[in-house]
Amino acid sequence: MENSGTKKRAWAEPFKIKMVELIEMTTREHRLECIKEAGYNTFLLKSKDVYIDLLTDSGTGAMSDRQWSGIMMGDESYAGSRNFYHLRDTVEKYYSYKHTVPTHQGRGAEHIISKILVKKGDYVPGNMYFTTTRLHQELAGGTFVDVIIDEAHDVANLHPFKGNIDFDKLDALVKKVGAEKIPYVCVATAVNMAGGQPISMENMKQLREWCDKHKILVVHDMTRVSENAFFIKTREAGYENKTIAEIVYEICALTDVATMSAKKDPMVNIGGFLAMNDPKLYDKACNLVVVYEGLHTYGGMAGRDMEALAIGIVESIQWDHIRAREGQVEYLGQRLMDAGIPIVQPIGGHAVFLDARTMLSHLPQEHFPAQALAAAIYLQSGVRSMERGAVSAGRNKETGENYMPKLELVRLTIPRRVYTQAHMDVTAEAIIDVAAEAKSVKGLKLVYEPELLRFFQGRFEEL
Ligand code: P71
Repeated sequence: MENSGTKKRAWAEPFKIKMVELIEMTTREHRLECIKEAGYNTFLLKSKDVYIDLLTDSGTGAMSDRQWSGIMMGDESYAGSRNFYHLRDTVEKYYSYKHTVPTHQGRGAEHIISKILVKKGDYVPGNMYFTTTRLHQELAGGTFVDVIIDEAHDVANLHPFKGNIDFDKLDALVKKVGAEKIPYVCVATAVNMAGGQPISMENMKQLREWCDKHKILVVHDMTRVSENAFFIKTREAGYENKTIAEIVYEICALTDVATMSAKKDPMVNIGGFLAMNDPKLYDKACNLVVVYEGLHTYGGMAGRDMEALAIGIVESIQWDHIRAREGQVEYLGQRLMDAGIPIVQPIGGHAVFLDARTMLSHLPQEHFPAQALAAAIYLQSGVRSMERGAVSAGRNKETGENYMPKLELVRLTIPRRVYTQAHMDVTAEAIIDVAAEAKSVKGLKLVYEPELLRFFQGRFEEL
């Protein structure tokens, strides 16, 4: 019953568990060895040494029995696999886009669209950066410009749609560089780096109008669109009686192109796509996908994975599913808030974000408090989280200076359909313990810094 669900009621997962994967708790002594060996970088830990893995919700979801059945229906023909047509038709039916180009994951789609649309000297505005998205824009010769509302950079601000675009910032950019230097606006739904914060439908409609006026395309990073739709349904006037499916379709139909990391919303372990309506753009994408990914009817995906994805898309927009998903994220966030732990508010769609700047207020940002906090949480409890602060932000491509973002966060990311409420309790208790001894957490210095996306493989030592 979709429409009775907006009232505050207890929720339960709309599934029962058929198979489990065993996990093990380790000793503090062992974890100390592990985190040192990993250079205080949670990306470099081995998963066998992790108890509750909240590194990411990307590719870590549990597929349903139907999706696993889809795996058995893989048509692994080189060309024209029937699973491709199923995927293409599903994308059109639920997401509105006519043409679909499968890619190995989201960044494969970002690579192709950036190569097609971005020229040297162009500017690409977006509602906050995402690491891989911005890098592909830059590698194609563009410069990313943040046009998200200021509220998004303030952890405590309770704006219900912190993913919204500030049109004064867009106007100022057009005035400065001219509309012809802006190939598209990159709009993300459920903005990851802002804390999983949604954009409103009203703001999306305004964006459509603004882009039409300036003849600029709208490229939609739709990685977590159904989570965004949940917040529109529960927060935006006029949408309370619409289904998640209707809202998702309406969002997509306001945009021209989409990049999708299918490892999130649609719950497959690998995969993604680029989608669009313009046949000319599709033609260009088909030309590039054969160079970098694979033939245009499989791109970077096996037939079986396209089948599981097509099924996952439909599951991702069911009310019972999305309500339980968001209910679980909210449960963890609320437990932490009740204990006085500073987190990004409102609680986001895919994760709870700890405000490391406040939790470790004795550390200056140059000592990477979020990186240090993620390491401390692992050491305390075996819970793995992810830094989303100065390390992730990287360096300015021109000056080489470290970016010092306002948001210095640790992300506790909840995989879909994987953990129980008890895992959330254990996690909350671990964070509360770390907070009680926050002053003992030492800052870090970089001792190995890769040139690109340094957060993945960078190594640190305690100061
Ligand atoms: C996440 C990820 C995976 C990730 C990527 C980079 C650094 C750390 C972790 C991936 C996204 C995303 C959005 C909004 C595009 C991608 C790339 N997120 N847009 O949050 O969240 O997709 O990983 O499939 O290539 O842990 P891809």
